[in-house]
Amino acid sequence: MQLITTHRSTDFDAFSSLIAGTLLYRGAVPLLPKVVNPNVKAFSSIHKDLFEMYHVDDIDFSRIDKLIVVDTNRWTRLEKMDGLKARSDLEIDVWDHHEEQTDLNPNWICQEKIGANITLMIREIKRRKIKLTPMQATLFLIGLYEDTGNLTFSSTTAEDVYAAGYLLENSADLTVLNTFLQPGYGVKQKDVLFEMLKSPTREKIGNYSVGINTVHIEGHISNLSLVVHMYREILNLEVAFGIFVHEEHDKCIIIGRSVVEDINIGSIMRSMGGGGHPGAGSAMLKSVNPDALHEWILELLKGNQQASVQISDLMSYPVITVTSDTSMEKVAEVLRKEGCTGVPVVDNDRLVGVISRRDFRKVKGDSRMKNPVKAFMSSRNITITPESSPMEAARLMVKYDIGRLPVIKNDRIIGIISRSDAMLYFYDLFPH
Ligand SMILES: [Mn+2]
Repeated sequence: MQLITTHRSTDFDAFSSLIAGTLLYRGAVPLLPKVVNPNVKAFSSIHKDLFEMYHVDDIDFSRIDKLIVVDTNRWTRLEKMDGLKARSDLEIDVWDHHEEQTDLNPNWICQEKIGANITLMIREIKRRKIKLTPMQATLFLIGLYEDTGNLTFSSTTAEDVYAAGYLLENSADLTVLNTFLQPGYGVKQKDVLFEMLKSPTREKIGNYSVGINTVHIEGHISNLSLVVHMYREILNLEVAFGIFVHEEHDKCIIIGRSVVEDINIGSIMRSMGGGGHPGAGSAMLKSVNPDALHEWILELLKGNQQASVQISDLMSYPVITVTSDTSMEKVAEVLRKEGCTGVPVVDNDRLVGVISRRDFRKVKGDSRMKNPVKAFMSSRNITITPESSPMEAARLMVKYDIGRLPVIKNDRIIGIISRSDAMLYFYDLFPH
């Protein structure tokens, strides 16, 4: 007999993978751990008849000759497997999307870094042209959405998105999906959050308030990033880190959140062997002292700040300028020659306005092209300082609907930053 199982604290990706396993291994029995996430529990009890599951007590382990493990690859994540673990004649297949190395000693393994484990199994379902029912497609889509944060987590791959499309083609029901996809804040998350709130810390790094909190946790707790996110919001911190200590596994999980562009969580986490985005990221470290991690994060925060990109790194200079008595005719020629869409207007080293291609619409009649630029320029003079961040520049450009900002230091214009300069940074094309 073939047995399919998955990790404890079963989430929708794991539950979907169990069901997908029954499609790929005909006659195999799905074993659901006793501890499952609350929303999975709700789903499985409503759909008992459609998705039949077995529990440890229902299984005669002596009859199992093949074990299929999905969405994990470690013995410790499985429920009551000691009997099977000791067997040398047991055949093992593994489907997993986690990076860690397996200790299951499988005969066959499909392990890839991909947003959701179900995506790997859908690949095979498609290849074998196995027909999905709308309910199966719906369940798989819930799993896929949950594990990829609705296809937004950085772990999401193009194949995950194609797989979601395939499930919708196979009549996955988004209404059902939304009923079961919860933000993931449950009793376990609340307990961790309350533990963190008992001893809140606050440190000033540059201009920002940063909270680094260490908590000991037991077992697998999903959605710790949500906990850190809420912790940051409740304490009104600009940056928050949770150091989650898993004594049982001798590991620490660090999760960071930042709402300020000067503190890039992704680059801090990369220094610690993890990854992420400027606003959110995580890392996992084995055999480390949590106090040392706290210190390390502080060091990285201080370093990160100095290294953050400023307008002075992105701006163009020297700046091509015109004076306020330059004729519009001449300005047009400058724009054409320099291939830019606008230039600052400067008199005696002082910025008096900005003229852009758009302002030429105000010039009615060719004769007025002889008129000086001061009659048509915009004199709102929205500027930026060289120490500002690219995010600040982007904010000003959007707010005032302008394509360039003069960079001002000691009342003098020292450079100009254009929309395309800022974009270079946001799309990570800027050489760091
Ligand atoms: Mn998963």
